[in-house]
Amino acid sequence: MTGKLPFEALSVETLATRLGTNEALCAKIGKDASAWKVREVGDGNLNLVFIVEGASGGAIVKQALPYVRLVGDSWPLPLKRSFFEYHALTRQERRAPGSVPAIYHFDEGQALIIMEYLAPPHIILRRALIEGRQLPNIARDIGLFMARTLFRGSDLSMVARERKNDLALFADNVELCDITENLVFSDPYFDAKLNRHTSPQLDGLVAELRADRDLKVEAQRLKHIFAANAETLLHGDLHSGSIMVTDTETRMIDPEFAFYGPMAFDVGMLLANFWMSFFSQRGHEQNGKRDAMRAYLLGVTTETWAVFRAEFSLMWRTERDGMLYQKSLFEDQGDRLGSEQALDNVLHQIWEDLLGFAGIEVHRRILGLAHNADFEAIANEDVRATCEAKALKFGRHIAVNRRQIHSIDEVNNLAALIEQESSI
Ligand code: SR1
Ligand code: MG
Repeated sequence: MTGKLPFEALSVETLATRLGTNEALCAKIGKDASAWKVREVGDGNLNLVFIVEGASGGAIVKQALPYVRLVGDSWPLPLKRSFFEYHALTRQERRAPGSVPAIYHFDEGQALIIMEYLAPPHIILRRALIEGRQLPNIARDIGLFMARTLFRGSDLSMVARERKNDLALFADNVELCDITENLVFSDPYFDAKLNRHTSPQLDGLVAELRADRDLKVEAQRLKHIFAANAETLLHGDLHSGSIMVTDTETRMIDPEFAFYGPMAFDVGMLLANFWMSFFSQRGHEQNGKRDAMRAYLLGVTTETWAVFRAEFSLMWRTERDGMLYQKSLFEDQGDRLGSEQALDNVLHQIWEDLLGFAGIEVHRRILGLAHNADFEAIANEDVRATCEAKALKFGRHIAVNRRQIHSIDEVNNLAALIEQESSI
């Protein structure tokens, strides 16, 4: 298959014929395409994902579709998101080696990426958390990934010309940004066409949130920061469905939403997903209490933020070579304290903004189009609504009061208090 043929979606039936001569794939899984086993396993909202296994191994073939898979062809979406995913993965691998799947081949015309198959026991992190599994390394691994990719993709590290060129390249990921701009920051707060929520249980609360002026102003302030603060190359969709884990390994996948935006966005979205998992645990208690799991999840948020801060600070002190906060103004003049003060300011801004992004992310997963399995897998709608209502209340508090919240312990104490409330 070459990039010059017109785009055609792959299928389980056609994949071996169409990719049977692809050198990278044959080298990885074996040349005899007639023996390949192909399964389509995409459970995300946008793309086709195939697992292809041959005599000598397996690979993932991921292909973008010209529309949003979750909605259908009434919502066209450009194939070029595959180009952005490919380029984001190559940068992430450079900046945080070993944290993403290896890439074997990219075909821009067919919008497909052939990459490393993260075979079982790898599992999507969201699934593992729903099952109540406590993964020992995720906080460290994800904290390091975020610090390294966000720092090294910014003007704290990159040569200004290279960063500006890269910013221009990713600025074309307009349609994927548009999804986030609408689905995350605006749709949850009015009666948007594709919204849904657990009804009638949450109807009253939904009406209250849509009438909440402080919340809407804050959501739009955050949208403004998201759209206008081209600080670093973001993953752009760093939720627990975009991470694969084993007990010892953590890999970030699916950066098709990558663009230059605020550092706090990735961190806030990620932490929001841990807090949503925390609030959803009550709905998954049929196989035993989840008290330890809840404590684990709050511990994960604390550790992730601590690892992020520590690694970001280390890079600030040891590899700050970009045009921002030049050493010539601080360390080179013997003013280490000035550099530390600037670091504190930068981390403080990330903290304040990540709380806002986290709160809004919680809301959109319960009120908008794209819900997550943490809550959706709770079959009893009353139980689900109770979990969701607590999460909504938590999200509102951290978004609106983000400038008055000073530590992750304060946030986690609030989460624990709200979770203990008996009714919604
Ligand atoms: C229409 S796409 C809905 C969501 O799926 C992706 O994973 C992103 O989170 C997006 O917001
Ligand atoms: Mg995705």
